[in-house]
Amino acid sequence: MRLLYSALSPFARKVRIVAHENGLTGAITLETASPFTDESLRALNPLSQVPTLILDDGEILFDSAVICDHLDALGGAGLIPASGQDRRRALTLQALADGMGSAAVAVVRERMRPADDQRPELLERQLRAITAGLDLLETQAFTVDRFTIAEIAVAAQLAYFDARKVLDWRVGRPALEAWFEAVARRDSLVVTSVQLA
Ligand SMILES: N[C@@H](CCC(=O)N[C@@H](CS)C(=O)NCC(=O)O)C(=O)O
Repeated sequence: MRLLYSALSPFARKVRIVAHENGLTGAITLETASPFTDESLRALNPLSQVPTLILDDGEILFDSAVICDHLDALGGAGLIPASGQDRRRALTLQALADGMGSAAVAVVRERMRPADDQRPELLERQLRAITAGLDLLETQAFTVDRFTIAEIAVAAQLAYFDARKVLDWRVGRPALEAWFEAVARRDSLVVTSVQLA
């Protein structure tokens, strides 16, 4: 399998963590792609987004939730609960984290524009989505003993907020901060982490 990714993408990080947890890293070749500048990605994924996974028979999978679902079924780690409330919780929290990630990517790109061209209303709306999401996550009582696609998605996004200095999410969220410091020591998070110079 070939995974088109970018090192800082929180969505690609989620996929790489799932691959590691499922013992599949040896079966996946990582190839960097630049979704905003490389139009060849669009021939594979009309959205021109990473991550995009190309299976050995040429089938193409996106987005990150679909790729994670496939890898977890292949490897059998059971990161996506099979049914019931556990499944609904995991998928809903994954959707929340992914939505916060999309908002964060929008904030980062907006801040790259010249200061005079930045749209305060866009930044405010995206940051409100992120802070409201963080407030909900603070109430979730995450523990290191429970590790599903929800925790993976949340951890990947929190790390992205730090890497891109999106906002200081720790202020007023001691439970989330303590959980993140602990879960960040897990092997799959350590080997997939990227440090900005
Ligand atoms: N919903 C998608 C979001 C992926 C995404 O937004 N990736 C970013 C990089 S972090 C990207 O490729 N952006 C390019 C674009 O949207 O044009 C997923 O979960 O995979």
